[in-house]
Amino acid sequence: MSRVFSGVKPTADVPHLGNYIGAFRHWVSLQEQHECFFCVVDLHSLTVPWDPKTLSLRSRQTAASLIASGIDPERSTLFLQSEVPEHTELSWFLTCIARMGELSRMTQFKDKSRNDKGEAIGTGLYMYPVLMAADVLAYRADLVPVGDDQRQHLELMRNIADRFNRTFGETFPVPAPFIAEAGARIMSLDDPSRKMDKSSSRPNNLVWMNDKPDIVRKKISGAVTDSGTEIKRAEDKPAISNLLAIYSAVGGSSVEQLEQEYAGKGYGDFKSDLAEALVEFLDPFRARYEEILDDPAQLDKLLDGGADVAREAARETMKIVREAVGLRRPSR
Ligand code: AQP
Repeated sequence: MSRVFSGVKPTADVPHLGNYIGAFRHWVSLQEQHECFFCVVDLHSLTVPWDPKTLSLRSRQTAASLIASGIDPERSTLFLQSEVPEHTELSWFLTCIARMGELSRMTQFKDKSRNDKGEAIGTGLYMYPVLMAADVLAYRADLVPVGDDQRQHLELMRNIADRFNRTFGETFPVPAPFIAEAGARIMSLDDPSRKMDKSSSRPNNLVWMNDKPDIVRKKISGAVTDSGTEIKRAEDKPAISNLLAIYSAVGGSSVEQLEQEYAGKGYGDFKSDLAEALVEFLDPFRARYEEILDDPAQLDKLLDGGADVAREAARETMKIVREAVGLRRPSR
């Protein structure tokens, strides 16, 4: 049984469809056969300006979203990152072996800091891939299921784990990324050259997991399409390829089956069927999500239990790490 770790930032009230398709749906199936730790990585959401009034509410809402998506807290350990201080402790050890050069190459940092003047960018945005490495390594996880946007961070994490092992002795498994072939990068509905993104200021870029049916229909009918009329996955058809990926993920048919089904039909038919498939898929999510939030005491109990299990596992790792780096007093 492999150990699996992954996380989601509570940078919005609920996740978007891309989060579900690229990550959560795989978490749900992995929990059947692996020992899984799923974490609301609230400390990562501090890398961009945040509102202290909504931070903890969003963390709980995000945890509720994971349960509503199918994460079973009886089977998987579900918890909030900030409740396990070992993440930040390990992060310091890893910061000391991470290199400026490798962090400076991270494209997410370059993208997110592009529009800011240097002095306005928090150091956290630069350093967070190291905290992400600590999140995973604190559990000595073997497998990290993520969307394609995290590929580069996973590579950095592997380098850091490998460097630590070579310097201080075999301590961490070098974690393998789990990035599915289909749906690993769901693109924006209004601009298929950009990824669907929680923090975008363009509301029609995405479908929120709790969008109501009329909003879903409106967003899908307004989604940009490509020139031509064919419903086909192709490099020069990024918008339709993206909609096909979404339809396939929520509807259960393969892209090839969908291409056959819509051969000779127009974008109008395709979009309206996709919207209905999405409505049908999101309805039970929304109901379950609201039900979970209606019982905050039960949600807290689940998160408390998850944090207890996570702390115990992370403490075990920290004992080994402290010893390996030479921090243990000889007399103790
Ligand atoms: N568009 C996407 N397609 C497929 N997978 C995606 N993920 C994110 N966007 C897409 C995957 O969802 C998991 C949780 O993501 P996150 O909350 O940690 O944030 P992120 O990857 O930085 O992207 P977001 O959700 O759009 O948030 P913001 O705007 O706050 O940066 C991850 O496994 C991610 O790969």
